[in-house]
Amino acid sequence: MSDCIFCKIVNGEIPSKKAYEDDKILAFYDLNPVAPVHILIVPKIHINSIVDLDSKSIEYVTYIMTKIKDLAKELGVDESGFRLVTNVGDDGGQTVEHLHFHLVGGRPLEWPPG
Ligand code: D5M
Repeated sequence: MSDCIFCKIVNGEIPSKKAYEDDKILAFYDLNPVAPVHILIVPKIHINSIVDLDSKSIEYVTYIMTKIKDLAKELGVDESGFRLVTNVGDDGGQTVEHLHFHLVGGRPLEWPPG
């Protein structure tokens, strides 16, 4: 989508600090980290949010899940633990309408979230 900031990050129009990239997904550091480790993992195709998946695009989510363990290890939080979050809609706190997973860690995280 032409006005989507994460599409612009994916195609290089907006710079990002990359944590991982391949032909299907991009992981980059969040601009406003809420913890010592905070990256965003996005599919390279535009999907608004987790509720907009179909039987084809869900393959991107499955694929992202297969990468989480290695990403967590790379970021040094595989043993301490971390949280994987996707926000949906206004009450969910979604501010960017391009499906993304926050991988957050590096400190003890509270539950429930605010
Ligand atoms: O999360 C959207 C997240 O996206 C939020 O934590 C800030 C982050 N963000 C916004 N713009 C950028 C850029 N340009 N680089 C890196 N990170 C960015 P949400 O779940 O939608 O609230």
